[in-house]
Amino acid sequence: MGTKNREGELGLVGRILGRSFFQRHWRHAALLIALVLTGIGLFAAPLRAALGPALPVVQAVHTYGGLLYGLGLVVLSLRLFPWPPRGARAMHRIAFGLVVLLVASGIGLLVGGTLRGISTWVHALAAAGLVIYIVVHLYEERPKQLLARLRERRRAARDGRPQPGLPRRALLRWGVGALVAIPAAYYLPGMLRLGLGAAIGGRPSGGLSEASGTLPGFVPYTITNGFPDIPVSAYRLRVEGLPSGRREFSFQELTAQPAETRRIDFTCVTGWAVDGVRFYGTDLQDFLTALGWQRDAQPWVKFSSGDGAYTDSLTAQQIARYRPLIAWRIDGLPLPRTQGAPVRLVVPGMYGYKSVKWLVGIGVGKNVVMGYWEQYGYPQNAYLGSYSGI
Ligand SMILES: Nc1nc2c(c(=O)[nH]1)N[C@H]1C(S)=C(S)[C@@H](COP(=O)(O)O)O[C@H]1N2
Ligand SMILES: [Mo]
Repeated sequence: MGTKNREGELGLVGRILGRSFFQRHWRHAALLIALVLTGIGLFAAPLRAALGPALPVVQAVHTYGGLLYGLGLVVLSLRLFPWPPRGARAMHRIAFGLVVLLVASGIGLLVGGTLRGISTWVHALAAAGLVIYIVVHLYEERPKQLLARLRERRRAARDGRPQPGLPRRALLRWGVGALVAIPAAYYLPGMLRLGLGAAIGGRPSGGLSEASGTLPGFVPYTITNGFPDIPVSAYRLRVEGLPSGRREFSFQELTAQPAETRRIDFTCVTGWAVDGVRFYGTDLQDFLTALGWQRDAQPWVKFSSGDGAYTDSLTAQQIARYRPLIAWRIDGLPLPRTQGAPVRLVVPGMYGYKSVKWLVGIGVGKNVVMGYWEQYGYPQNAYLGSYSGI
Protein backbone atom coordinates (compact mmCIF):
# COMPACT_ATOMS: atom_id res chain seq x y z
CA MET A 1 0.00 0.00 0.00
CA GLY A 2 1.40 3.37 -0.99
CA THR A 3 1.30 6.38 1.22
CA LYS A 4 -0.47 8.83 -1.06
CA ASN A 5 -3.95 7.33 -0.90
CA ARG A 6 -3.97 6.72 2.80
CA GLU A 7 -6.39 9.48 3.64
CA GLY A 8 -9.00 8.27 1.22
CA GLU A 9 -8.59 4.68 2.32
CA LEU A 10 -9.12 5.57 5.95
CA GLY A 11 -12.83 5.98 5.29
CA LEU A 12 -14.93 6.03 8.46
CA VAL A 13 -11.97 5.67 10.80
CA GLY A 14 -10.27 8.55 9.04
CA ARG A 15 -13.33 10.71 9.44
CA ILE A 16 -13.60 9.90 13.15
CA LEU A 17 -9.95 10.58 13.90
CA GLY A 18 -9.79 13.58 11.60
CA ARG A 19 -9.22 13.18 7.90
CA SER A 20 -5.73 14.49 8.04
CA PHE A 21 -4.59 12.37 10.95
CA PHE A 22 -1.46 11.33 9.13
CA GLN A 23 -0.70 14.67 7.56
CA ARG A 24 -1.29 16.42 10.86
CA HIS A 25 1.48 14.46 12.35
CA TRP A 26 1.59 16.87 15.28
CA ARG A 27 -1.80 15.88 16.62
CA HIS A 28 -0.58 12.33 16.89
CA ALA A 29 2.79 13.41 18.30
CA ALA A 30 1.19 15.68 20.92
CA LEU A 31 -0.89 12.80 22.25
CA LEU A 32 2.13 10.53 22.46
CA ILE A 33 4.22 13.20 24.18
CA ALA A 34 1.42 13.86 26.70
CA LEU A 35 1.48 10.13 27.49
CA VAL A 36 5.24 10.12 27.92
CA LEU A 37 5.22 13.19 30.17
CA THR A 38 2.38 11.93 32.36
CA GLY A 39 4.17 8.58 32.49
CA ILE A 40 7.35 10.23 33.76
CA GLY A 41 5.22 12.13 36.30
CA LEU A 42 3.84 8.85 37.64
CA PHE A 43 7.19 7.07 37.63
CA ALA A 44 9.31 9.65 39.44
CA ALA A 45 8.72 9.98 43.18
CA PRO A 46 9.65 13.69 43.45
CA LEU A 47 7.32 14.50 40.55
CA ARG A 48 4.53 12.47 42.14
CA ALA A 49 5.04 14.51 45.30
CA ALA A 50 5.07 17.78 43.36
CA LEU A 51 1.87 16.85 41.54
CA GLY A 52 0.07 16.44 44.86
CA PRO A 53 -3.72 16.40 44.49
CA ALA A 54 -3.34 16.61 40.69
CA LEU A 55 -1.85 13.12 40.69
CA PRO A 56 -5.11 11.23 40.10
CA VAL A 57 -5.80 13.51 37.12
CA VAL A 58 -2.38 12.75 35.65
CA GLN A 59 -3.00 9.08 36.30
CA ALA A 60 -6.36 9.21 34.52
CA VAL A 61 -4.89 11.05 31.52
CA HIS A 62 -2.12 8.48 31.26
CA THR A 63 -4.35 5.43 31.69
CA TYR A 64 -7.34 6.44 29.58
CA GLY A 65 -5.30 8.44 27.08
CA GLY A 66 -3.08 5.40 26.61
CA LEU A 67 -6.05 3.08 26.18
CA LEU A 68 -7.73 5.37 23.65
CA TYR A 69 -4.51 5.83 21.77
CA GLY A 70 -3.89 2.09 21.79
CA LEU A 71 -7.39 1.27 20.58
CA GLY A 72 -7.12 3.91 17.86
CA LEU A 73 -3.85 2.42 16.76
CA VAL A 74 -5.18 -1.13 16.68
CA VAL A 75 -8.24 -0.06 14.68
CA LEU A 76 -6.04 1.86 12.28
CA SER A 77 -3.56 -0.95 11.84
CA LEU A 78 -6.35 -3.44 11.16
CA ARG A 79 -7.85 -1.08 8.65
CA LEU A 80 -4.54 -0.33 6.99
CA PHE A 81 -2.69 -3.51 7.64
CA PRO A 82 0.29 -3.65 7.39
CA TRP A 83 0.75 -0.45 9.39
CA PRO A 84 2.91 1.55 9.25
CA PRO A 85 2.63 1.30 5.46
CA ARG A 86 5.18 -0.69 3.55
CA GLY A 87 8.15 1.48 2.82
CA ALA A 88 8.00 3.18 6.22
CA ARG A 89 11.43 3.50 7.72
CA ALA A 90 12.63 0.76 10.05
CA MET A 91 12.82 3.23 12.89
CA HIS A 92 9.11 4.00 12.60
CA ARG A 93 8.25 0.32 12.44
CA ILE A 94 10.18 -0.25 15.65
CA ALA A 95 8.38 2.69 17.28
CA PHE A 96 5.06 1.19 16.23
CA GLY A 97 6.08 -2.10 17.84
CA LEU A 98 7.08 -0.30 21.04
CA VAL A 99 3.71 1.44 21.21
CA VAL A 100 1.92 -1.89 20.79
CA LEU A 101 4.05 -3.33 23.63
CA LEU A 102 3.27 -0.30 25.80
CA VAL A 103 -0.46 -0.62 25.25
CA ALA A 104 -0.42 -4.37 25.89
CA SER A 105 1.68 -4.06 29.06
CA GLY A 106 -0.42 -1.06 30.16
CA ILE A 107 -3.50 -3.26 29.98
CA GLY A 108 -1.50 -5.92 31.85
CA LEU A 109 -0.81 -3.40 34.63
CA LEU A 110 -4.50 -2.55 34.86
CA VAL A 111 -5.45 -6.21 35.05
CA GLY A 112 -2.71 -6.74 37.67
CA GLY A 113 -2.37 -10.07 39.48
CA THR A 114 0.18 -12.40 37.95
CA LEU A 115 0.39 -10.20 34.85
CA ARG A 116 1.81 -7.33 36.88
CA GLY A 117 5.38 -8.57 37.14
CA ILE A 118 6.01 -9.06 33.43
CA SER A 119 3.90 -6.00 32.49
CA THR A 120 5.99 -3.77 34.73
CA TRP A 121 9.30 -4.52 33.08
CA VAL A 122 7.88 -4.62 29.55
CA HIS A 123 6.29 -1.21 30.18
CA ALA A 124 9.51 0.23 31.61
CA LEU A 125 11.72 -1.05 28.78
CA ALA A 126 9.32 -0.13 25.97
CA ALA A 127 8.82 3.34 27.49
CA ALA A 128 12.58 3.85 27.62
CA GLY A 129 12.86 2.75 23.97
CA LEU A 130 10.02 4.99 22.85
CA VAL A 131 11.47 8.02 24.61
CA ILE A 132 14.77 7.44 22.81
CA TYR A 133 12.88 7.18 19.51
CA ILE A 134 10.90 10.39 20.11
CA VAL A 135 13.98 12.38 20.96
CA VAL A 136 15.95 11.07 17.96
CA HIS A 137 12.97 11.70 15.69
CA LEU A 138 12.49 15.26 16.94
CA TYR A 139 16.12 16.11 16.41
CA GLU A 140 16.34 14.63 12.94
CA GLU A 141 16.07 18.12 11.52
CA ARG A 142 19.71 19.10 11.71
CA PRO A 143 20.89 22.23 13.50
CA LYS A 144 22.85 23.02 10.31
CA GLN A 145 19.64 24.32 8.76
CA LEU A 146 19.03 26.73 11.62
CA LEU A 147 22.61 27.97 11.64
CA ALA A 148 22.45 28.65 7.88
CA ARG A 149 19.24 30.62 8.39
CA LEU A 150 20.77 32.66 11.20
CA ARG A 151 23.76 33.52 8.99
CA GLU A 152 21.41 34.53 6.21
CA ARG A 153 19.51 36.83 8.59
CA ARG A 154 22.69 38.49 9.73
CA ARG A 155 23.74 39.10 6.13
CA ALA A 156 20.31 40.50 5.23
CA ALA A 157 20.41 42.87 8.22
CA ARG A 158 23.85 44.11 7.21
CA ASP A 159 22.76 44.74 3.60
CA GLY A 160 19.48 46.36 4.70
CA ARG A 161 17.37 43.66 3.02
CA PRO A 162 14.23 42.23 4.72
CA GLN A 163 15.27 39.37 7.03
CA PRO A 164 13.98 35.86 6.38
CA GLY A 165 12.02 34.37 9.29
CA LEU A 166 13.44 31.75 11.61
CA PRO A 167 12.46 28.17 10.82
CA ARG A 168 9.73 28.10 13.46
CA ARG A 169 8.97 24.46 12.93
CA ALA A 170 12.52 23.49 13.77
CA LEU A 171 12.50 25.67 16.89
CA LEU A 172 9.22 24.15 17.99
CA ARG A 173 10.61 20.67 17.45
CA TRP A 174 13.65 21.40 19.53
CA GLY A 175 11.54 22.93 22.29
CA VAL A 176 9.35 19.86 22.45
CA GLY A 177 12.43 17.66 22.20
CA ALA A 178 13.96 19.35 25.24
CA LEU A 179 10.68 19.04 27.14
CA VAL A 180 10.78 15.27 26.65
CA ALA A 181 14.53 14.72 26.61
CA ILE A 182 15.50 16.48 29.83
CA PRO A 183 13.21 14.65 32.28
CA ALA A 184 13.55 11.46 30.26
CA ALA A 185 17.35 11.53 30.33
CA TYR A 186 17.17 12.01 34.08
CA TYR A 187 14.84 9.05 34.67
CA LEU A 188 15.97 6.78 31.84
CA PRO A 189 18.57 4.95 33.97
CA GLY A 190 15.90 4.24 36.58
CA MET A 191 13.48 2.96 33.95
CA LEU A 192 16.15 0.73 32.44
CA ARG A 193 17.17 -0.53 35.87
CA LEU A 194 13.56 -1.35 36.67
CA GLY A 195 13.09 -3.10 33.32
CA LEU A 196 16.41 -4.88 33.09
CA GLY A 197 16.52 -5.67 36.81
CA ALA A 198 13.25 -7.53 36.55
CA ALA A 199 14.13 -9.11 33.21
CA ILE A 200 17.56 -10.31 34.20
CA GLY A 201 17.36 -10.57 37.96
CA GLY A 202 13.97 -12.20 38.24
CA ARG A 203 13.15 -13.20 41.76
CA PRO A 204 15.97 -13.22 44.28
CA SER A 205 17.49 -16.65 44.68
CA GLY A 206 18.39 -16.00 48.28
CA GLY A 207 21.21 -13.51 47.81
CA LEU A 208 21.36 -9.76 47.94
CA SER A 209 22.37 -8.13 44.70
CA GLU A 210 25.94 -7.11 45.23
CA ALA A 211 25.79 -3.88 43.25
CA SER A 212 22.91 -2.10 44.93
CA GLY A 213 22.58 -3.86 48.28
CA THR A 214 18.90 -4.22 47.42
CA LEU A 215 16.89 -7.34 46.68
CA PRO A 216 16.36 -7.84 42.93
CA GLY A 217 13.03 -6.51 41.74
CA PHE A 218 12.70 -3.91 44.49
CA VAL A 219 13.07 -0.23 43.81
CA PRO A 220 14.49 1.19 47.02
CA TYR A 221 12.72 4.50 47.51
CA THR A 222 13.82 7.27 49.77
CA ILE A 223 12.30 10.73 50.00
CA THR A 224 15.49 12.08 51.52
CA ASN A 225 18.76 12.22 49.65
CA GLY A 226 20.12 8.95 50.85
CA PHE A 227 19.57 5.88 52.93
CA PRO A 228 20.10 6.32 56.67
CA ASP A 229 22.82 4.15 58.14
CA ILE A 230 21.56 2.99 61.52
CA PRO A 231 23.91 0.53 63.24
CA VAL A 232 22.17 -2.25 65.14
CA SER A 233 23.97 -1.20 68.33
CA ALA A 234 22.55 2.34 68.12
CA TYR A 235 19.05 1.32 67.08
CA ARG A 236 16.10 2.20 69.35
CA LEU A 237 12.38 1.83 68.76
CA ARG A 238 10.39 4.39 70.74
CA VAL A 239 6.75 3.68 71.53
CA GLU A 240 4.79 6.70 72.70
CA GLY A 241 1.31 7.48 73.94
CA LEU A 242 0.83 4.27 75.92
CA PRO A 243 -1.09 4.49 79.24
CA SER A 244 2.08 3.19 80.90
CA GLY A 245 4.15 5.94 79.34
CA ARG A 246 6.94 5.93 76.81
CA ARG A 247 8.83 2.71 76.12
CA GLU A 248 12.09 2.11 74.32
CA PHE A 249 13.42 -1.07 72.73
CA SER A 250 16.92 -1.89 71.63
CA PHE A 251 17.38 -4.16 68.61
CA GLN A 252 18.11 -7.09 70.98
CA GLU A 253 14.98 -6.42 73.02
CA LEU A 254 12.82 -6.08 69.92
CA THR A 255 14.10 -9.23 68.22
CA ALA A 256 13.54 -11.18 71.44
CA GLN A 257 9.78 -10.69 70.93
CA PRO A 258 7.72 -13.54 69.50
CA ALA A 259 8.32 -13.51 65.74
CA GLU A 260 6.76 -14.96 62.63
CA THR A 261 7.05 -14.95 58.85
CA ARG A 262 4.60 -13.30 56.46
CA ARG A 263 4.85 -14.11 52.78
CA ILE A 264 3.52 -11.19 50.76
CA ASP A 265 3.37 -9.72 47.27
CA PHE A 266 5.14 -6.41 47.76
CA THR A 267 3.45 -3.86 45.50
CA CYS A 268 4.22 -0.22 44.80
CA VAL A 269 1.59 2.14 43.39
CA THR A 270 3.98 2.99 40.58
CA GLY A 271 3.54 -0.48 39.14
CA TRP A 272 6.42 -2.65 40.19
CA ALA A 273 5.83 -5.60 42.43
CA VAL A 274 7.84 -8.44 43.90
CA ASP A 275 5.74 -11.50 44.53
CA GLY A 276 6.19 -13.93 47.36
CA VAL A 277 8.63 -12.04 49.59
CA ARG A 278 9.13 -13.42 53.08
CA PHE A 279 9.34 -10.87 55.87
CA TYR A 280 10.18 -11.94 59.40
CA GLY A 281 9.36 -9.94 62.52
CA THR A 282 6.93 -9.39 65.35
CA ASP A 283 3.18 -8.83 64.93
CA LEU A 284 2.39 -5.15 65.46
CA GLN A 285 -1.00 -5.69 67.10
CA ASP A 286 0.29 -8.30 69.57
CA PHE A 287 3.31 -6.15 70.34
CA LEU A 288 1.25 -3.04 71.13
CA THR A 289 -1.44 -4.98 72.98
CA ALA A 290 1.19 -6.52 75.26
CA LEU A 291 2.32 -2.98 76.08
CA GLY A 292 -1.20 -2.02 77.19
CA TRP A 293 -2.44 -0.29 74.05
CA GLN A 294 -6.08 0.75 74.43
CA ARG A 295 -7.36 0.14 70.92
CA ASP A 296 -10.74 1.83 71.37
CA ALA A 297 -9.44 4.88 73.19
CA GLN A 298 -6.40 5.19 70.93
CA PRO A 299 -7.58 4.18 67.46
CA TRP A 300 -4.72 5.81 65.52
CA VAL A 301 -1.18 4.55 65.25
CA LYS A 302 1.54 6.68 63.75
CA PHE A 303 4.93 5.48 62.46
CA SER A 304 8.05 7.51 61.95
CA SER A 305 11.30 6.85 60.17
CA GLY A 306 14.91 7.32 61.18
CA ASP A 307 15.34 9.38 58.00
CA GLY A 308 13.62 12.16 59.94
CA ALA A 309 11.02 12.81 57.27
CA TYR A 310 8.92 9.81 56.32
CA THR A 311 5.78 9.00 58.32
CA ASP A 312 2.62 7.00 57.92
CA SER A 313 -0.35 5.96 60.00
CA LEU A 314 -2.83 3.12 60.38
CA THR A 315 -6.11 2.75 62.25
CA ALA A 316 -6.75 0.02 64.80
CA GLN A 317 -9.19 -1.59 62.35
CA GLN A 318 -6.60 -1.61 59.57
CA ILE A 319 -4.09 -3.17 61.94
CA ALA A 320 -6.58 -5.85 62.99
CA ARG A 321 -7.38 -6.60 59.37
CA TYR A 322 -3.92 -6.55 57.75
CA ARG A 323 -1.77 -7.65 60.69
CA PRO A 324 1.36 -5.62 59.90
CA LEU A 325 4.75 -6.83 60.97
CA ILE A 326 7.60 -4.98 62.63
CA ALA A 327 10.17 -6.72 60.47
CA TRP A 328 13.96 -7.15 60.61
CA ARG A 329 14.53 -9.91 58.06
CA ILE A 330 13.64 -10.25 54.37
CA ASP A 331 13.85 -13.54 52.51
CA GLY A 332 15.91 -15.01 55.30
CA LEU A 333 18.45 -12.19 55.46
CA PRO A 334 18.84 -9.06 57.57
CA LEU A 335 17.20 -6.06 55.90
CA PRO A 336 19.58 -4.25 53.56
CA ARG A 337 20.30 -0.64 54.40
CA THR A 338 18.40 0.63 51.34
CA GLN A 339 15.35 -1.32 52.41
CA GLY A 340 15.02 -0.03 55.96
CA ALA A 341 17.74 -1.66 58.10
CA PRO A 342 17.67 -2.61 60.80
CA VAL A 343 13.86 -2.55 61.27
CA ARG A 344 10.93 -1.60 59.04
CA LEU A 345 7.18 -1.82 59.05
CA VAL A 346 5.54 -4.22 56.57
CA VAL A 347 1.81 -3.92 55.85
CA PRO A 348 0.61 -6.98 53.90
CA GLY A 349 -2.22 -6.26 51.48
CA MET A 350 -1.47 -2.55 51.28
CA TYR A 351 0.66 -0.59 48.85
CA GLY A 352 4.34 -0.29 49.65
CA TYR A 353 4.16 3.29 50.82
CA LYS A 354 2.53 2.14 54.08
CA SER A 355 5.62 0.05 54.87
CA VAL A 356 7.76 2.65 56.64
CA LYS A 357 11.49 1.94 56.42
CA TRP A 358 14.04 2.60 59.20
CA LEU A 359 11.18 2.42 61.70
CA VAL A 360 12.21 4.23 64.88
CA GLY A 361 8.94 5.53 66.30
CA ILE A 362 5.43 4.27 66.96
CA GLY A 363 2.86 6.58 68.53
CA VAL A 364 -0.67 5.63 69.58
CA GLY A 365 -3.35 8.25 70.02
CA LYS A 366 -6.86 9.56 69.60
CA ASN A 367 -6.33 11.65 66.51
CA VAL A 368 -5.42 10.99 62.91
CA VAL A 369 -1.93 11.93 61.80
CA MET A 370 -1.62 12.01 58.02
CA GLY A 371 1.36 10.20 56.53
CA TYR A 372 3.86 11.64 54.10
CA TRP A 373 2.23 10.40 50.88
CA GLU A 374 -1.29 10.96 52.19
CA GLN A 375 -0.49 14.65 52.43
CA TYR A 376 0.02 14.53 48.68
CA GLY A 377 -3.30 12.92 47.96
CA TYR A 378 -2.64 9.20 48.28
CA PRO A 379 -5.38 7.27 50.08
CA GLN A 380 -4.90 6.59 53.80
CA ASN A 381 -6.56 3.23 53.29
CA ALA A 382 -4.06 1.91 50.78
CA TYR A 383 -5.39 -1.60 50.36
CA LEU A 384 -4.29 -3.07 47.05
CA GLY A 385 -6.65 -1.93 44.34
CA SER A 386 -7.62 1.29 46.12
CA TYR A 387 -5.35 3.11 43.75
CA SER A 388 -6.18 1.63 40.41
CA GLY A 389 -3.59 1.72 37.70
CA ILE A 390 0.02 2.16 37.14
N1 LIG B 1 11.42 5.93 55.23
C1 LIG B 1 10.85 5.61 54.04
N2 LIG B 1 10.06 4.53 53.96
C2 LIG B 1 9.47 4.20 52.77
C3 LIG B 1 9.68 4.98 51.61
C4 LIG B 1 10.54 6.11 51.71
O1 LIG B 1 10.77 6.84 50.73
N3 LIG B 1 11.11 6.39 52.93
N4 LIG B 1 9.07 4.63 50.41
C5 LIG B 1 7.87 3.78 50.51
C6 LIG B 1 7.45 3.26 49.22
S1 LIG B 1 6.59 4.31 48.19
C7 LIG B 1 7.69 1.96 48.87
S2 LIG B 1 7.04 1.31 47.43
C8 LIG B 1 8.50 1.08 49.72
C9 LIG B 1 9.69 0.57 48.92
O2 LIG B 1 10.33 -0.43 49.63
P1 LIG B 1 11.78 -0.94 49.20
O3 LIG B 1 12.71 0.22 49.40
O4 LIG B 1 12.07 -2.10 50.06
O5 LIG B 1 11.72 -1.28 47.74
O6 LIG B 1 8.98 1.71 50.88
C10 LIG B 1 8.10 2.63 51.48
N5 LIG B 1 8.68 3.08 52.73
MO1 LIG C 1 5.85 3.03 46.51
